[in-house]
Amino acid sequence: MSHAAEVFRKDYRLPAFLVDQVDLAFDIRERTTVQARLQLRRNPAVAIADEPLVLDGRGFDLLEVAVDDRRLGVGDYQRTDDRLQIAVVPDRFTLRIVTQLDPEQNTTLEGLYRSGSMLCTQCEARGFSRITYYPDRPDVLSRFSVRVEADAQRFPVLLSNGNPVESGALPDGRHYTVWDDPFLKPCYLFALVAGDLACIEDHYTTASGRDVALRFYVDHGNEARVPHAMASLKRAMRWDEQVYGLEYDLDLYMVVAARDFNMGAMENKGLNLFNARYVLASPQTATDADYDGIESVIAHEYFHNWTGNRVTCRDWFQLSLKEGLTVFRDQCFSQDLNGEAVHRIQSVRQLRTVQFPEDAGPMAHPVRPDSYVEINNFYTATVYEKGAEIVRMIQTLLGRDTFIAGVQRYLREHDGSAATIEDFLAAHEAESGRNLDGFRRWYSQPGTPLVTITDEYDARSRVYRLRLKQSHAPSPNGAPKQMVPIPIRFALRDHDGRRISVSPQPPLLPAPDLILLEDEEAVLNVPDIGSSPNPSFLLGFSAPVRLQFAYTSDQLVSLLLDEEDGFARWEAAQRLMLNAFFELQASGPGDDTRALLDALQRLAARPVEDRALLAELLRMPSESYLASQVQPLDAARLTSARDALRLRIAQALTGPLSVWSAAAPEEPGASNAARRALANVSLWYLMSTRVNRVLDIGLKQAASPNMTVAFGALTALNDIDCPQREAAMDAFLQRFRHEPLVLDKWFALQAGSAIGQGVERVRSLLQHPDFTPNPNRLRAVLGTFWRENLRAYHRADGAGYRLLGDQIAHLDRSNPQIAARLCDGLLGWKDIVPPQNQLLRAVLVDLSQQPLSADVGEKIGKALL
Ligand code: 0A1
Ligand code: ZN
Repeated sequence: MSHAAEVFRKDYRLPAFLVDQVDLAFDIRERTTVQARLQLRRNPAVAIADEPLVLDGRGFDLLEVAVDDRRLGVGDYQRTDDRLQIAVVPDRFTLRIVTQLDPEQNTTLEGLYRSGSMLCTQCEARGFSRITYYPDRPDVLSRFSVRVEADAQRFPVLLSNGNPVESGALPDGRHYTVWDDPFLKPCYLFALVAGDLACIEDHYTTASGRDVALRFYVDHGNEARVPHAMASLKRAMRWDEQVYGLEYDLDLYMVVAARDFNMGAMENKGLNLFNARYVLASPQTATDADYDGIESVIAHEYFHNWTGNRVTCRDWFQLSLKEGLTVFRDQCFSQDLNGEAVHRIQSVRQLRTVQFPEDAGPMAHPVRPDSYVEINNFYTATVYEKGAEIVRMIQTLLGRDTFIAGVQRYLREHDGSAATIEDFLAAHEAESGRNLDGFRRWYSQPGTPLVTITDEYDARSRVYRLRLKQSHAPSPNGAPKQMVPIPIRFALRDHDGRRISVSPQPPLLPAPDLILLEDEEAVLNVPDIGSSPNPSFLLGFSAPVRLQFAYTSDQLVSLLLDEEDGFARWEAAQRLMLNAFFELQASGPGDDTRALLDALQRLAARPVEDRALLAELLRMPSESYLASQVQPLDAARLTSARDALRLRIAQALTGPLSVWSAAAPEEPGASNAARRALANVSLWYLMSTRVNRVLDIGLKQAASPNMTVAFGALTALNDIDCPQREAAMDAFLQRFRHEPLVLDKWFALQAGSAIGQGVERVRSLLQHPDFTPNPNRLRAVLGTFWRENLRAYHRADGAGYRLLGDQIAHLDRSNPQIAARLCDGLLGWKDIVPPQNQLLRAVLVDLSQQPLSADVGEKIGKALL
């Protein structure tokens, strides 16, 4: 078990030293030598005059330390595992540090490492201190100049942040480039790339008429897969100008695609590093969902240029300041461009499937955490997605224009510096004149609030009354839970489905369609209502809460069919599906199942207006979402009930599903993508009938030149044990053996398949000749296994748990970040039926007795508390 120290937000202290200028020289040879010259001075804001200089650093050899060109002897400084301390330094001085690194051996993918034939960096959160000694904290901002020298043939491309200012040839076939970044930045935004890469260049003219060169660097041969990412970048640049009035600030914007990357992408100033899966796309190799993912990650990293880079975070507890806000911005961008309802549904599905369980489990933490052991464990759905929901609620309350003015004020007031969530709220308070104390509580308290609503209609007084109540699960540490402001957008409809207009009654009803529940309980009386209305709550999912209201089936059907808000229609479909699922699980088909099937038949009988939305309305909740809805989890029962529901829907809707599934066009474009989405979900249902004609369609479509069509067919076939599945999977493997990103899809399908012996199959996937322990491949196999293959993962003898536990222990030695991500599959043991819960717990106990990284140690430790 590891004993890394816990860091507390309340212990924040200003940095004792500031860095005015950083000059780095990288000499890339078999190993890489880094010379760092730091212009340091004591922070005038810190009173203590003789504080020693303490720098962070680990994982390299130290060759030299010099203060003002005087080389220090070993007695002049102290080193620990991760620090260098110099007791006596002047108030202002130059520190020279020479370190030597071995990027070839760096399997953590933090700091400087090799991916394929290139060298690249990942410095967030604390990777820079794997390169040299430095105050590795986001509130130390400095100006960086970087010289990179390497063999010209092996590394013709040498990149760093900012602008190239000088380059040239050197003896022995070597060359160099010098980069200068005029913007102050913390070291986590530093980046360097050296490689033999193809460059695709385009240009963008900013609103004020400046030309910006846009350069994408990818492996040779992938050039034709860049246009979508390039076009997405230009759309993001335009959107940020039009919506927030924010222009790009350098003359060059670079994106490098790396095969081996722990996360999605990284917003380093002027030089984004991307997981290749979020850059490369062609209709033959990427699905429509991949296209959407690329657009949103490209936008996300671009938007960070203001929300994250120009204004960064004071400390890592403020991470949501940049991440929640930037996710919110990328979500709005995608909603504006690709349809509000469908995109919102997808975000909410993700929030409920990942963030809600996280917020109810052993790693639950506030959006602004109070403490952490390993900061890498806090790049979570809570900090990102729940953080974005808080920002969205602030916008809902203030109105879009005031909100945007508040963001602009925040950026103006803190440009070029490191800020806090408090600064963000204060800027909005100043701009709007409203007190946002309630949102401070949203940031500081974990858990998903529950809103319970009951209604009654009094025909005599014509008053419709809503009683609302918010409640919060008790904190594990017993701290009293506080009430938070919950904006509930709502609508009332009469029996004919027409909206009833309501007059505002501030403060509980600040706008005709918005209830603001601030206290524990509230009662809203709506006068002049002619008959008992049909209410709909949380339109557009206006707050990240669970909402309880005793809808009748008829009410849900009418919402599904007649509500204008696409999200609310989807929510009604989800509730109908959940009710039917619970019924099937408990006792077999009855009223709820009939109500669902009847509703879907009526939906199918209507003319199709929005195919993409219809696809979402039809989509069944995933295994992992259903797992979060049942307690305790009995995976075998759950998967059987879900299979039964799938088949019943297929049988009840065979006619329309057959029509829709036949229309899967192969040409690109949004309207074709909507047809494909509908066709794929239809085929998925139909496949469960195991009719030979349908299985053959699956086999044929799996060979489509369009990846969305092919992958849709494979997904539909994946849980059906039949020769067509085997043939389709084999052919797919042969066809894409040399396409890593597509091969990941094959591995994920195999790991997620419900057929045969899942645990043994996953074991053999790990031994497969095409398996490599790259983060994407590991996620495809092990991540899919625990999240999407409930039947195999929760096998009665605990073999699934042991497999994951063994892999985590093994991976922890090479890449703790990836190992810790996979731990999420082990954390929920308390929610599983006995005796499996004890088998899972035994795996945790076993792990806890081994030497572990801080990353894995923190999660396992918390799960066992
Ligand atoms: N800031 C990046 C994501 C990121 C976070 C941590 C990393 O390493 C620990 C790497 C990337 C983003 O939000 O896109
Ligand atoms: Zn981000």
